[in-house]
Amino acid sequence: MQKKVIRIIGVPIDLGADRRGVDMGPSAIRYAGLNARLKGLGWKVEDYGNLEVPVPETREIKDKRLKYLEEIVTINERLHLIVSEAIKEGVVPLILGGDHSLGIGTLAGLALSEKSFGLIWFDTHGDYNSLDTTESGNIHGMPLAVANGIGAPELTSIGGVKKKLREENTVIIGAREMDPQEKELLRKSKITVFTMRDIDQVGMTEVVKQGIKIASQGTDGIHISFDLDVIDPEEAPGVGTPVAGGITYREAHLAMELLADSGRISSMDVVEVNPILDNHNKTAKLAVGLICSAFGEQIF
Ligand code: EXY
Ligand code: MN
Ligand code: MN
Ligand code: MN
Repeated sequence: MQKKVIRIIGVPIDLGADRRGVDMGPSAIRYAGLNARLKGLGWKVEDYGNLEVPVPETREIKDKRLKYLEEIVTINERLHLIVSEAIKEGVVPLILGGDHSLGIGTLAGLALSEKSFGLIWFDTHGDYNSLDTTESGNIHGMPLAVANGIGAPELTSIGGVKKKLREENTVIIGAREMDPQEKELLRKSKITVFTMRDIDQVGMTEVVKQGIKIASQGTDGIHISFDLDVIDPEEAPGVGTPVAGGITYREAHLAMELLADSGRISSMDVVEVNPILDNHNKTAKLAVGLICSAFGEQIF
């Protein structure tokens, strides 16, 4: 992988998860030594610091289907400009969450730049709820649908383009929990879903190889969106929506190593690290290891 500049952007948001703690994810990941490890790999690291997340006047919810909508729109409007600027400047944006609602701004920013991108979404969940299908009203369960132009117009209009992703170049890996109506909605799309059963049956190598092929077809690069809850909670306990039966520590590293070998990674976000649910920063340390594997760290 040609070593250039990685721009770290922290987005300390917990409003999409409606759960305190995940706002401290960016600090926990930095504290686990991210910047030094990346520099050690030969990358020039620019740390943008953290975006300022608007504080809601009250935690009293106006629309139960879209909790903290205004604040989440504000932060993703800001984030999308920073991401598109990074891509235009030819640096690699690495966004640290914070909950997965930040995916809305990231994907809007990528769509705003002239480049086309494939998307590999590592997640337990589909994150494909709309305001009509959501059961929780938590916007971190919606970013992929929003990026596909489905959901509240306040969210789908961020960045000026309604449809931010190319379904035929979009892959979910590690799914094992989706809401019934969310599943129906996702089935109607051309997004490829590799569930935990697929990984059990054909193995992570085959799934990632197919994922890279799908995300590479006709695109300039691949965005990796890595939700730490895709990993088994035994190995990554510091997440807000844990579900048993996830990928292993090694499967996660293998996936990142295969992606690094492809030379196609153009940007990455790492989300849902919640240090108050963690033990001894274990999940943040794992996140740092995975980021380094994605950006060229070799075992031998
Ligand atoms: N599907 C559930 C919901 O919409 O609330 C759970 C979503 C969890 C989303 C996290 C970010 O992956
Ligand atoms: Mn997610
Ligand atoms: Mn998830
Ligand atoms: Mn989650």
